[in-house]
Amino acid sequence: MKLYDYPQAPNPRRVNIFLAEKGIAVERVPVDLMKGEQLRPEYRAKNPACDIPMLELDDGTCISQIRAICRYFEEIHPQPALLGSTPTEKALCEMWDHLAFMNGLLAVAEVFRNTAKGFADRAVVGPHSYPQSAELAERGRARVGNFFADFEQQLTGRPYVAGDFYSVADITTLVTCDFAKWIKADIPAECVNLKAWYERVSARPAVQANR
Ligand SMILES: N[C@@H](CCC(=O)N[C@@H](CS)C(=O)NCC(=O)O)C(=O)O
Repeated sequence: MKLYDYPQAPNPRRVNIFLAEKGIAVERVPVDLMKGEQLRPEYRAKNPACDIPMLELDDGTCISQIRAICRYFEEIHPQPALLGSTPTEKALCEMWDHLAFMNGLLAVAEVFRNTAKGFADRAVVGPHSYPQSAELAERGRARVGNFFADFEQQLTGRPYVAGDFYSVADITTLVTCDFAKWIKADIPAECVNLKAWYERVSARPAVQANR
């Protein structure tokens, strides 16, 4: 199988950390987002969502979207479990991974993509062009502040985002905190639990190997 990758970007990094945690080695195919290779017809034919990462299985099946890719690897390589072990853990992983992505990573992306010079008409990931919006960038910055506050609350009295076990929800939250630096937003000083968690999770070898 092959993983279509652009390791400098936040979303592919989520899968790269996930794979490193599991000790899975996969052949990589570089797709240069700066050259717009994700929009080329050959890539679009495999992944109509025109985003990265994307996993191509040996039988030609193409799987995009990180949750789907992580699900596939968890099924073929269950240990260590990163999507939860019990029905309750699995549901909490889904819940907190989704919240981190929707309210965190996408909020940072809203600021970044609506302000970065190279993203004129590329304000939304995918095959369609959307113009930048200063209002959305401003709203995104408020959302990023709320993401930090909400995850500070979640990490108060809990070692990890989804509970007492490390999971994909930690990976998405960590990548979001690092992505926020791209828009000059850092974890606020008052978010002491989020900061302590960030230091702990950042020190993991799988994270260090995918900086
Ligand atoms: N919802 C997607 C997000 C993937 C995504 O947004 N990837 C970005 C890189 S961080 C991308 O492919 N960008 C292409 C572009 O900017 O046109 C997933 O879960 O896989």
